[in-house]
Amino acid sequence: MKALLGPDVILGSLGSVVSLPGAEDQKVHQDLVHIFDVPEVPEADPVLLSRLPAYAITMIVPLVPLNPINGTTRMWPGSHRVPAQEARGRFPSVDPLAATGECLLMDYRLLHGGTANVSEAVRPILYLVYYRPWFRDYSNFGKQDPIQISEDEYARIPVQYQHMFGWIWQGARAYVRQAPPMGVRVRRGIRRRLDRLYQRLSRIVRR
Ligand SMILES: O=C(O)CCC(=O)C(=O)O
Repeated sequence: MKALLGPDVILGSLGSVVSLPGAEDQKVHQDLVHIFDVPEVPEADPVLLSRLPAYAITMIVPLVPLNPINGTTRMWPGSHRVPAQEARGRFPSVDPLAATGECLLMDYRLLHGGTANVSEAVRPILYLVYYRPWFRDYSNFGKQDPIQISEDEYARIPVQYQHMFGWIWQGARAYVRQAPPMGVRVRRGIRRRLDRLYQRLSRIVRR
């Protein structure tokens, strides 16, 4: 994920989608459109926007095999690289097969949708969405938190991964901490020690 979204990648949301036996095809959708493709930025050029690299990537982790019986996540490869209004009907779809222990990755802008579950059992998947550290999804998570995790659970996460969750409480400060100002290089060991100190202090402040 670091290779795709940079060394300061964070976990932006996480949850489960459970498709019940008999569930029909899900509506085809993009989790979010191109960044800046919003009414607040009317001058944004849709072609230029579609050339931008990924700002978020969804990882789908099957908890049962994904196949034509249980259903899978149908995807339209390439649909994230064109303006959103041109994505539909332009690319052939694929129905990936995946065993438990494997995962599927897709750009947050990719056209996709769960296919029907014609089996007699539920089809649960986990989804984990990774973000570049400056990105936040205020569109999908207006009503509930993207990650619900208690402080005790947070404390049990290995320290080298805590920064991926720390932003939940620290907001923009998490990014400032991870990304030293341009030109300032902090040695890895020192940075790790500073991280740990910062996390200990944050926990004390929160108590
Ligand atoms: O159920 C699936 O395979 C995909 C679910 C999904 O993409 C969604 O809920 O946004």
